[in-house]
Amino acid sequence: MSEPRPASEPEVRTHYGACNLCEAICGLEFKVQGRKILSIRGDEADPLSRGHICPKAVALRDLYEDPDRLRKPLRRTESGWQEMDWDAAFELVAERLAGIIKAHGGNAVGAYLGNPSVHNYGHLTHAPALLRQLQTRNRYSATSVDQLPSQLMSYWLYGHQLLLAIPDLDRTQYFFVLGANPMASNGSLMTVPDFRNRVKALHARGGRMVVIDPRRSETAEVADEHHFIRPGGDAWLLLAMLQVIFAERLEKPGRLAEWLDGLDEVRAAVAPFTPERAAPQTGIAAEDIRRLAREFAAAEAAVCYGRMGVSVQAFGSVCQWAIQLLNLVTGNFDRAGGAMFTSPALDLIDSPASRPGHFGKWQSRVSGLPEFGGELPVAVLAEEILTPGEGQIRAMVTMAGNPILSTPNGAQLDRAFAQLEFMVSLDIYLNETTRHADVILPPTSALEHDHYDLIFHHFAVRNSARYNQPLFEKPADARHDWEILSEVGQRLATKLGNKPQNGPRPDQVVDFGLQSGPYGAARRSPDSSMPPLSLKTLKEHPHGIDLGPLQPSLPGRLRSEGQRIRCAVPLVLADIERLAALPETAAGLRLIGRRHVRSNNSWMHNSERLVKGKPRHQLLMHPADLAARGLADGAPVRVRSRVGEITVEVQSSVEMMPGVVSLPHGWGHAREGVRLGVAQAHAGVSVNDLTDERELDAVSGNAALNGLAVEVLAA
Ligand SMILES: Nc1nc2c(c(=O)[nH]1)N[C@H]1C(S)=C(S)[C@@H](COP(=O)(O)OP(=O)(O)OC[C@H]3O[C@@H](n4cnc5c(=O)[nH]c(N)nc54)[C@H](O)[C@@H]3O)O[C@H]1N2
Ligand SMILES: Nc1nc2c(c(=O)[nH]1)N[C@H]1C(S)=C(S)[C@@H](COP(=O)(O)OP(=O)(O)OC[C@H]3O[C@@H](n4cnc5c(=O)[nH]c(N)nc54)[C@H](O)[C@@H]3O)O[C@H]1N2
Ligand code: SF4
Ligand SMILES: [Mo]
Repeated sequence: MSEPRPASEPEVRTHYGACNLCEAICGLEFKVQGRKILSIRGDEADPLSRGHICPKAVALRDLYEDPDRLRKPLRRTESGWQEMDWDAAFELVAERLAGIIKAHGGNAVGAYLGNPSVHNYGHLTHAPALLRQLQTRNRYSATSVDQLPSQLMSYWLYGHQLLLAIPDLDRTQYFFVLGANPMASNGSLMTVPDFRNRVKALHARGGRMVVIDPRRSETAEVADEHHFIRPGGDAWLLLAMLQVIFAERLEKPGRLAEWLDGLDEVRAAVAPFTPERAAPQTGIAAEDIRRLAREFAAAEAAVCYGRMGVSVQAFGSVCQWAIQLLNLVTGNFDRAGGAMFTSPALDLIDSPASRPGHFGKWQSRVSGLPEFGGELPVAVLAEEILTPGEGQIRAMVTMAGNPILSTPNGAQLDRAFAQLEFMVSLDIYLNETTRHADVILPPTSALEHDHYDLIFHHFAVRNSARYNQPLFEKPADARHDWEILSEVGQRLATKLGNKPQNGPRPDQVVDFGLQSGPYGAARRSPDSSMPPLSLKTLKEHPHGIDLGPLQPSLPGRLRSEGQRIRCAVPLVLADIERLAALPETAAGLRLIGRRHVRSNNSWMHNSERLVKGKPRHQLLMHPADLAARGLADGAPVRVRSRVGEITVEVQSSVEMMPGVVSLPHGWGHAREGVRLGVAQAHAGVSVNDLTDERELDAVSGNAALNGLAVEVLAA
């Protein structure tokens, strides 16, 4: 028998939740006593994550308890930041935004949505109404420093920006990975908790994994084969693989042929990209390129997958297109072990609110870059603030974003934000970006609101659904993200003379979506052994419900016109022609990014637990490159690009391809006015003070953060 508890001590309770920090959406088991968190573990009964977690899950506790996390609205005053009450904060924000919109039009207000806004379902349900009130073409998000080319290709090829083809990792026999490091990132546009064990299973069934990366990453470490590639050389590699497949008649689309158009144009477009021509551009031998193409085409079930390394680079759209084409022409699409569409319980593709996307309906004012899905590339945000004229941005709304540390030429954006007439930030911290705000509106922490993952079930390697109640009640005077968005939107509407809209709560939206979704009462097949899904069913199953492996879904799932897959995308083919004519890239050092499992973009460095130990923000460089410059391992060095210079410690690393250096993003907390005690003590420098807002993927306008030409000099 256990010791009797003192009467004052609350009972220990177990609570199930899901981690919303990254795309892996791991199930969690919390033990708490009152408001005290005793432990955070993986939920063994979660059908997708099966007990897996990473060190960041435990840091959810640090975020919750962090004294620097804002709990009351803050207002900038002459004498510094002052707390204010919610009503006054909402009134001030609505008044200032309305004033600017009335005087200068909607485009005078810019909006930036950061990464956590897609991990927080109340954001997804309630941001659109506020954005509608803003009536601005100056909408930006982290998409254009990330997955924009993938979404654009899905829109062009399959007819919907969320219709991404996901590697069927649990059944593939040949996993061909370019520019992704799921061992550190836990997967992206591939929700794959427990990547390590899934790769072990791949090996156990005789499968292979090949990794293409300028750094021998943690993922390359567990692969069967790794090739260094010159940063930005991937388009050459992928097009050459397609060339080999066509030239050697290895294409076998099989049943896919029925839906594919334009393969003759594709064959002609890739014809100049022979392995011999690709070899010097990639640093990979022609015979290896040829062998990789043959192996891929011959594999029993193969899938090609590429993420950040091939997305945020100069030919990101060509890369993401070529990845789709490799899967399509070899028949490794819409079949077990290949690239497949998912069937999420709440399906944003097949819903009344579905937004398939649109491209180029308008252009940015200064540089003429195209919108996609209503957003402009964030690389032009600073110039839209700094360039005077009709439509100039005078005020900003940032929501769950830290673009000063996350977007190219952050120092320029820093200067731009400093000259705004008004800025409001929906954020939990006073950080590099929000320090420019006039008002900061802080939402509840992740442990104080419920969670259903609206986005990442769409990208998961297995279908499942999970809803969890909040671990803790929110404090009396706290507001959820969705409540803040809703309140600001309604007050703004009133001030602009529009009708205020008050939509259903996020959980009501989810309940409706589940009931009308593929496993809901309305559409579930009568012989199903599963209960029809609704919020109630999911509440009764706090570990989540398994909905089985991915299923073939062509042609019904396609949202393209006539349900055809038009492979010959004109803008992509034009960029391929441009690539073929480009001179070989100049010699000199190239800079790439990296991620570490104990870090999460720019905002988790205030957890002592995560940042302690040896620093993880050094510049990695091959020993031969150090020697050639007379630099010593561990010494401070200056790194210089067209836009800036930073000083950082260099670390000798044989993981790096010679000629390539690597620096993670999200650091650089020494900027004045930041209130992040722990992070400031582990500040690092921001790689985005080097990245160049003019270096873009020409097709999409996505930032080309990888492959930047830099010089490294002794400090
Ligand atoms: N050089 C280089 N730059 C990169 C990348 C790279 O690889 N290299 N990666 C890019 C990628 S993939 C991404 S996604 C972007 C990320 O870019 P951003 O989204 O701009 O930056 P984050 O670091 O995710 O900042 C998130 C912000 O949201 C706040 N926040 C956290 N949780 C919540 C919440 O629940 N509600 C609200 N309202 N706020 C919250 C945090 O305090 C922080 O201010 O960075 C990009 N930048
Ligand atoms: N621990 C942790 N997890 C995260 C995040 C985090 O910050 N920390 N961020 C989350 C977010 S927002 C995202 S978008 C995902 C990203 O998920 P991933 O894309 O899997 O993560 P990265 O580490 O950016 O992997 C990019 C890889 O591309 C390589 N690379 C760079 N340039 C090139 C190139 O030109 N060609 C090729 N072939 N490779 C290149 C880099 O060396 C690196 O290994 O991770 C998510 N998960
Ligand atoms: S991998 Fe880590 S950060 Fe990502 S969801 Fe799982 S526990 Fe959270
Ligand atoms: Mo991202």
